Amino acid sequence: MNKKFISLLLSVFIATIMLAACGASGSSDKAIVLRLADNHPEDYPTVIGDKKFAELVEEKTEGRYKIDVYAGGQLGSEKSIVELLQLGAIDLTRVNTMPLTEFSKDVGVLSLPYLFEDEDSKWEHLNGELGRELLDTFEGTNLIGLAFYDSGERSIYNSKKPIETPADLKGLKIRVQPSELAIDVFKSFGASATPMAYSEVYSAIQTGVIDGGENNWPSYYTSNHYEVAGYFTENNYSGPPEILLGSQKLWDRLSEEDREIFREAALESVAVQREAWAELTEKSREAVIERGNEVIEIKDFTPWREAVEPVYEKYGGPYKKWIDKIQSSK
Ligand code: GTR
Repeated sequence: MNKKFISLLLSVFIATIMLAACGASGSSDKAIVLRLADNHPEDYPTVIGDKKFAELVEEKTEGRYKIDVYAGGQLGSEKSIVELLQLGAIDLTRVNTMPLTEFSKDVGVLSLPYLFEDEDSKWEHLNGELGRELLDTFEGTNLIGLAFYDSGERSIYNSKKPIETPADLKGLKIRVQPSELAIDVFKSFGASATPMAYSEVYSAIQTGVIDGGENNWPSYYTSNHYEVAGYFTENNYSGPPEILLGSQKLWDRLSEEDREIFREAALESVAVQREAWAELTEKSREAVIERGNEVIEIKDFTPWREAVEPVYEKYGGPYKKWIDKIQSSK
């Protein structure tokens, strides 16, 4: 048995014990209780979305299904959660599309830098045919794509100095999400890209193991990274959305009608999530500025866009089908 497999088995074992301890299964009524994992805190917009989804499923199935939401990364880091989902040890999760690039080859296209013209055009695509087709690309991976949630745009922050252009990033160690694409993007910016789990970033910046990270406003704020990395360069370099996923094992148990209910509930929860998202984005930005952090607004995006050309040289081929669809509608 290789090490990865043993550690995965161990995670399944630990998750099972934890879930039993939490009393998730075996509730006294006849409802089938499912578990949904999210690595954000209770009142974070994705968790608000998860809970709306749970409420709608319960309502539409007249209480036959109940979904317990485990927020705050209680069940593990994002990548291990996806592996547990594939094994059917967890039923549902909300994760970001960036770490999923290794699980569904196609969905990675959404993590390419400067892919969409703006947020409106991104959402037109996500709510349209492209979004539907991408959700279907999980087929064969033991994962079921249910809906996209808003995650805005990601920018770069650090503890050392104001960054205006990619050249300023030279020599800085920037944490990225665990994904080859994320590493390639930051290499192209000229930084030293350091993949790491989200929960480890705060102390890694604090102790100087890394110089900074990259994220959207709500994550920068709620993770408290703003306390240890005061310079935020708003270069909005990419906008991988969040995604609500189910396990194949759950799907196999559901009737055709119930699958429809789960899909519908997921799509209906998006509006609530997006409203909470817009609110927290504004609030986070204001709070961080009020605290005295320095926000570097980028006027000329040319050097940033030019820097990522090697990323398009490498990934442009594999993602051509999707990029063409997006560009043909510009
Ligand atoms: C957040 C995202 C999380 C996680 C995190 C990270 O924006 O919502 O799911 O991917 O970023 O940087 O690891």
